[in-house]
Amino acid sequence: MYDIIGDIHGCADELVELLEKLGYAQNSAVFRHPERKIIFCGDFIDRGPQIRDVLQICRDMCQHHAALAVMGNHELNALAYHTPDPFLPGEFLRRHTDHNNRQIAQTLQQLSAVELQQALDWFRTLPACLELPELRVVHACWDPVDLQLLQSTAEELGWMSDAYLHQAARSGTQLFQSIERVMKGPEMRFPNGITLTDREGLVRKRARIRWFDQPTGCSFSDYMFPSLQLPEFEGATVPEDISPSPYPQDAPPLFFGHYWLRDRKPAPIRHNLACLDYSVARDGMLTAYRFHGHGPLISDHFVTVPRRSASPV
Ligand SMILES: [Mn+2]
Repeated sequence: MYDIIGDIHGCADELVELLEKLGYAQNSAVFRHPERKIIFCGDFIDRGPQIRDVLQICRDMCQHHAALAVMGNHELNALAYHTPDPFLPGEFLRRHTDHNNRQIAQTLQQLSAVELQQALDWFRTLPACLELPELRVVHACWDPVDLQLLQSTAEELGWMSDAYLHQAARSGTQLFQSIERVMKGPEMRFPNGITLTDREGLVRKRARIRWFDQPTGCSFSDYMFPSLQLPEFEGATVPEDISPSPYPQDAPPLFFGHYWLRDRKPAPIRHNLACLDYSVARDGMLTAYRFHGHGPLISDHFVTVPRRSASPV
């Protein structure tokens, strides 16, 4: 059976502590459990202080069948950041803007050129989602139509080939839209032209949403995920042009990361849905779910390790 772990972002000490807490031990340099396997939800790199160690631990576990993993938006971004734009000589699919440079800075600083290449080679092998008989895993959003498009394009062009990335990085293509939704989640515009500046200095005009629920009866703030009650949003309603992907009540349990939850006591969203990103890279906690294969998801099965050191960024 499986233990599913949320976004790690270069926090290796916390990862080792969590693996040990879950009963995994190093055996010929690889963390293993006699009966269980890890599933990683993506976002291994950027932000934290020990990106090399995180990559080594996670990749080794995957290569020795002690773990499975899906790709996060940070891995996708790293691939696009290093793939030349075929139409603009000297440019890359993910532009080297100040914001994008800052986001990947720790990864570039901490890894040698060879280590970076090895990391990118591994990222290309990570799937967009895992659909096992007993559970599902995706980085941000499970949308069957989007996942189908990612899959059919991969059959045509090769998963994460240069041709695939060229199309995935071109806004306006269906592939771009679908991969954004799967790895970053759908969003909704702020009401009344409001903008907010996030802690990375980026001006935001959109909010992440509870894509797994219909917005029926929700205020704007309620439908944000995580919910953010700001005076600016008071009285605002959910825009009509959103496209959620309501997750069926009778579907297998789904685990995802990505959402920077801030709660101190993790809990499932509902009986078949759990987000495992509790902001370890921002003084939160690295979070796992111990899955036993039956019954509704419950709070008692979350296992956490608090952030140890201050973030370098
Ligand atoms: Mn993410």
